[in-house]
Amino acid sequence: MTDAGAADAADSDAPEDLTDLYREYGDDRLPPGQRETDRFPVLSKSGTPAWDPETFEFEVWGAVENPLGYSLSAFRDLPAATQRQDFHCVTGWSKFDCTFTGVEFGEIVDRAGVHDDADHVLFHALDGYTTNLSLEACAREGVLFAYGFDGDDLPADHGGPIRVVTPHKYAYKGAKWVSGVEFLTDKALGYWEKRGYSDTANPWNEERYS
Ligand SMILES: Nc1nc2c(c(=O)[nH]1)N[C@H]1C(S)=C(S)[C@@H](COP(=O)(O)O)O[C@H]1N2
Ligand SMILES: [Mo]
Repeated sequence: MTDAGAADAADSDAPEDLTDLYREYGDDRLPPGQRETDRFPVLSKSGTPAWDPETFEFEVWGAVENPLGYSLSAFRDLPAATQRQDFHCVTGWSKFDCTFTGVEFGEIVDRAGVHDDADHVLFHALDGYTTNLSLEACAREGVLFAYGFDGDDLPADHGGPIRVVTPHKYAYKGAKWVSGVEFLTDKALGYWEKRGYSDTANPWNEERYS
């Protein structure tokens, strides 16, 4: 699932440009009902959690052959990609041209040996947040476990040490402070999905609420 283009982009430090993925859904880069902002607002259900870089572990479990655990430094040693992406919050703001560096979702799938009957994931985060995605949605280019933003470490307010980014979905599908990913054979709903936000969350179809 990791394509050679992404590896090349990471090696050369030239971000791969994914800002045209909207073309799949229409002519407008800005999804309907959104306004563009140059700022990067912080949106968290309950503030920024504390974490210890010495003991932090990113875990992979559930319907997998090989459950995994990575320290922060081991995670940063995995093959990485740097991508330019747009970011769309369901509350109505979009930020264009975010440069994220991180591990592609497919890289984790390959290492974990995900079972054939797994078709969903639930992301878990240090603040108790969860969000779910289909494996099909996760397999798309652009879904990263990101630890870098604009050439620096991802700021803590934006989900450092590691967050998920999902440029083809509203940003609540991207768990900040992600501590692990659970592979599931039956779908489980995440924090906002249980509270009435759309499970499919396509910004160009304005899938905001369920
Ligand atoms: N762990 C965690 N992840 C989260 C959230 C949260 O409250 N906790 N909020 C989500 C929402 S609604 C959005 S819009 C984005 C906001 O990311 P930002 O604060 O970097 O802009 O994070 C998403 N991921
Ligand atoms: Mo959001």
